[in-house]
Amino acid sequence: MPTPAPIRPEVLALMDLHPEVGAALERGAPVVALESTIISHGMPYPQNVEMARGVEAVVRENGVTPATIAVLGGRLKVGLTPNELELLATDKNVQKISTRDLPVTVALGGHGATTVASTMRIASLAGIRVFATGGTGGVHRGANETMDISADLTELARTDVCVVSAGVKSILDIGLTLEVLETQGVPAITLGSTEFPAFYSRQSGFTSPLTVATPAEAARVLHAKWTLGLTGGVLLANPIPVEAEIPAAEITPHIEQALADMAALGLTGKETTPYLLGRIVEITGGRSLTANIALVRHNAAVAARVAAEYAALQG
Ligand code: PSU
Ligand code: MN
Repeated sequence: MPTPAPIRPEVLALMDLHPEVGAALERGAPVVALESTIISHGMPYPQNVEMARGVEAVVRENGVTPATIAVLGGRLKVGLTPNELELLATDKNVQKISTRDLPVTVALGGHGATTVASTMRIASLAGIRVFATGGTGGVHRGANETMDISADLTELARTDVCVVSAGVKSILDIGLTLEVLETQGVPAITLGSTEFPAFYSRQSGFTSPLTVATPAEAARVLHAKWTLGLTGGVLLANPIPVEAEIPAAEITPHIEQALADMAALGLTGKETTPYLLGRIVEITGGRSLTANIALVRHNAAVAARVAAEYAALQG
């Protein structure tokens, strides 16, 4: 049976592995990675820190160890203390860092909230194979001119981690995002639905390229993929719970409004996703934030079940 590769000593020297996470990894027990951009740049305070604590609790309730990931003072943090979570939620010096930023933040000793891309990379370095987030980045609308395609897609193509998300927000071009994932050989699999979900909404209008019925099936897919030497990630899309969703017809005009406001401000690059999320919270009077928190918690529960099933397959 394959066992997770031990962490290379030169990587371990740059990493603070939380003792609880280290112990779980050592005995082959399941661990779920969690990102930190969603805390620092994805939600307002204090809902962000409450969400972060709550999501860790959901993972624990499922018998799995959570590992929230960030870079603090240049150290790769795998598993955070309550004070570190609070710092990420409040400190304005915390940068949003994706893969390209990671070596700079490490080398210069900065604070970084990790995106899906950089969290995947750090999780992989630590030997963690399953990761829960809210939504992944993708191909932005208008990317044919701006070239704004999230590094999350690049990382999904090359790093062996399963990302559980609520699909792709319609602030992005969902169709083009699915095309890029196909090109890169990344399975985009929806749990329990033949339609690919659109974050706040269960429906996107796009048929899911692939479907599984249960977390156990998802775990078998991971096992098969990596056993076959098919390196890279898996995007497991988990539709928002029915009672929390904002139907597409209702959220679409709000998203259009936020995109128009962003265009008027001339924002580009890494600022766009945080701006759009914040603006949609304002426009919806907080309803999108409630939906966002509900879907992250749901993803954490599913990720914990996938991680547990995957650990069982590893024997
Ligand atoms: N989607 C959300 N909330 C978030 C993000 C995405 O609903 O906070 C964050 C994630 O960390 C994701 C990042 O990796 O935004 C993507 O940013 P960009 O589009 O700049 O690659
Ligand atoms: Mn971008």
